[in-house]
Amino acid sequence: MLRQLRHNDTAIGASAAVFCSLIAIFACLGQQSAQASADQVVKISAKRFAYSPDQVTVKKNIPVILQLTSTDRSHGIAIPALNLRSDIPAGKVTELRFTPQKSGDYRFYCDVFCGDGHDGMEGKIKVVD
Ligand SMILES: [Cu+2]
Repeated sequence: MLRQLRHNDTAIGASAAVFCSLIAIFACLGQQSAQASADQVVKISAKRFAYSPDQVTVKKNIPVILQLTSTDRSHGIAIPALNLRSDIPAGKVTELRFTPQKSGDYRFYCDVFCGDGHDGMEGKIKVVD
């Protein structure tokens, strides 16, 4: 009985050690992949009748967070080729998330009428490999 107990203790000790090592390895791997796939945060500010910047470059297959602000009034952003749009109200940060799957140039434009220059309010997202 006693011998059996000791044997079990050893087995439990050994599996605990293996378990801890596995946790350490996974924690390490997790950190590495988090660093490799860090989000691409892109800030774009809107005002009548332009975005700043109006050209941004991001990498393919890495999540993008657009942080959109307006310094005057409500604007919008539409990126038809990515099937995305959002309002950009003044006075707050609006986040738009996507992961570009294909390299190329993606036009975006304001889709909330904001005055006489509204039609020319546009920009470009360049997705590179
Ligand atoms: Cu507009």
